[in-house]
This record gives sequence, C-alpha cells and structure tokens, in this order.
Amino acid sequence: SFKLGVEVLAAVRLEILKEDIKTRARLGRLHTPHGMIETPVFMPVGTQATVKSMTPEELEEIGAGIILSNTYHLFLRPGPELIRAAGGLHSFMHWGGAILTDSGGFQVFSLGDLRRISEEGVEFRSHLDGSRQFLSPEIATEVQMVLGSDIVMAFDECAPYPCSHEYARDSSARTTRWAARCKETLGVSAGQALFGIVQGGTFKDLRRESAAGITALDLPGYAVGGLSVGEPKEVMYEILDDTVPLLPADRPRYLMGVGSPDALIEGVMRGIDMFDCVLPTRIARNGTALTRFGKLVVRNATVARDFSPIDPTCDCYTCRHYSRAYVRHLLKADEILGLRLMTIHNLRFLQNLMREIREAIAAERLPAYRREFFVGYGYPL
Ligand code: PRF
Ligand code: ZN
Repeated sequence: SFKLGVEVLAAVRLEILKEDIKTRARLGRLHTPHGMIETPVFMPVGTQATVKSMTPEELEEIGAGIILSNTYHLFLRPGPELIRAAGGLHSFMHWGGAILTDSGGFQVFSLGDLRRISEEGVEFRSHLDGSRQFLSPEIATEVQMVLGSDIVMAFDECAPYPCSHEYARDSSARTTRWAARCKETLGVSAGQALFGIVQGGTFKDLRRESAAGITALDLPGYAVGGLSVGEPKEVMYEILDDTVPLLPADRPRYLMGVGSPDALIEGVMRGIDMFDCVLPTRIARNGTALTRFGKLVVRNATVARDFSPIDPTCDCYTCRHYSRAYVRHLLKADEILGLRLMTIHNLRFLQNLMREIREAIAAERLPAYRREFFVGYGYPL
C-alpha cells in the first residue's frame, strides 16, 4: 500500500519487536541512515560535536549507536558554514553512528533574561560574546539540515517550572505552530526525520491539547519536552502516564533531558523509547560514578586506599583495568585521564542498564527487574 511505501522510505523508522503486557514498555529497533539502534536507548550528549573527552571509537566500544548534539552551540560556534564545508556533522566529528540534534529551543530558553520571544522566533544574546542572534523554526531547521543529523528536533519553547497555566498554554500552542513551520522547512529532505515536541508544562489539559496538535502533523517521531525541569519526579511520572498513550504507538517516543537510572526505568515502563541527558558525563567529570549500588563519590577520602574497581559488576574499560584509588588520585591531581576513565564508566553503566531493561522486556520481567535494580541502588520502591 501507499502507507507501507512511505514507511519503507522513511529516514527513521521504529520497528517494534515486542509490546510488554504488564507495562507500557516496548522493545524495538530504530532504523536510521547511520545504523540500527536497539530501543529503549540512552543517547550520550555531545553538545559541541564531541561527547566530552571521548573519541568516537571509545563511544562505539561503550556501545553507543546514537548521540545527541546541539544546534544552539554549533550555530554560534563554529557556525553552520564551517560544518557545511566539512561535509556535515558526521564527517566533521568522525562519527559513523546516528546523530539526533536538539533544536536550540531549550538552550535559548535556558538563557533566562536577554531573550525576546515573538511568533517569528527568539532574539537572544550569545553566551559566548554577547552578540545579538536570532533563531526561528525555519533557521533552526535549516541549520540542522546543514548539520545532516539523522533526527531533527522541532524548534520549541520549554516552559519553566513552575509556570502559570496561561503561560504554559500560550507557549505550547506556539510550539505546535512552530512545529508546522519546521515540517514545511525540512520538506522531504532525504535522510532526515523531524520529531515534534509535546509541551504544556505540568498541566494535563495542555499536555493533551499539545499532543493532539503535534501528532496531527504526522511526524516520524515525537518527544515529550518540558519535563525534568525542577518538578517533583512523581509529577513527571503522572504527566507521562497521561501523555504517552496519546502518542501513536508505531512512532518512536523520546523523553528529553532525562537520564537518572530510576527515571530511565520509570520512563521505559511508561512507553518511552529514547532518552538523553548530560547527567552521566557531567557527574563523571566532577567525580561521581553511577554504580549498581548507588552513586559513588570517587573523590571521597573513603576510597583513597580502595583498590577494587569503581563497580565490581561493570565490564567497562575503566573497571577492567583501574582501581577506585587510582581514579581518585587522577581526579585529585587534575589529570585528564581521570575525567576520561570516569566518563567511560558512567556511559557504559547506562548502556548496560538499558541492555538489561531490554532483556527484561524480552523476558516479560520488567517490574521484577525494576524492584531488583532499585533495591541494589538503594532507591525507595
Ligand atoms: N525541549 C528541547 N530540548 C530539551 C527539552 C525541551 O523541553 C528538555 C526538557 N527536559 C531537555 N532538552 N528542545
Ligand atoms: Zn565501569
């Protein structure tokens, strides 16, 4: 049929292998022009066309098949013209896997003051040199077309938390109008898929309105934005309970900016397929490791003479070859290798967590896996 034809030709398509009976979790394969990715998946963040301190070969060894990069940062520096001259972002950064680029919406709105929103777009001052800049749905999409990312995010506004119903209503309605302009701009650009973003703050009526408006655009994937911005986790889970079922079951669903182990499990159980977060890489650099037994502050004096690996159950390069005491020494001495070893471990930890989640879905034991993980991690059930 014609519909089948369109799906086969789509740049990015989610093949669903299994839908969990007990939860809303799905097991799938995300097909992209730069490889197949098993879902649910966690995407490491490479804001400045690099996952801080990692080579692409190291990312591959960690098991990453897709990374996220940022339109906002690359737009300001080095600028789209340089990346065009390099032959696109994949070629520029020597990454053969898939790339999702965030639209810049979130970063611009995180600037706080020094920005002016209109229907046309957002005027803001660069965090680098204070110069006046402008991003719109058209510009953000055109920049992502130049970057050549596999997945292009719509230009949205992420409302702050807390915010009024009126503010959330206006900004999420504008986000939907902007998504239509992004779709028009991308057109049938070969090899790139546009994902729409549901907004609406913590208001269920607005989330429903937003989901209806965004899904009416019939896009190849959908994100839930505007969460994990300071609201209690229970509020985020309630919004997901309510919103995710409104998204089409045959398209990938992406929860933006979420990456703590407990929220990954809770998100998957509510039907999310994709996640990204700076958390594992950021806390790695300030000396905190994610482990099966909870967070470990490797900088602490308590590990000064601890010659065991960061996580004895971990198979990463760091845990196979180095001790807590050595990594602590590197961090204390401000040695670059310390940041690299910590980043390798935290990213591998999340890749292993996602693999175990996928295996638990396949074995129809995700709720049991959640309980076991939470007990080990020291998280309340
Ligand atoms: N919008 C965009 N990027 C994002 C978010 C959003 O709402 C969030 C919210 N957690 C993280 N990154 N475009
Ligand atoms: Zn490790």
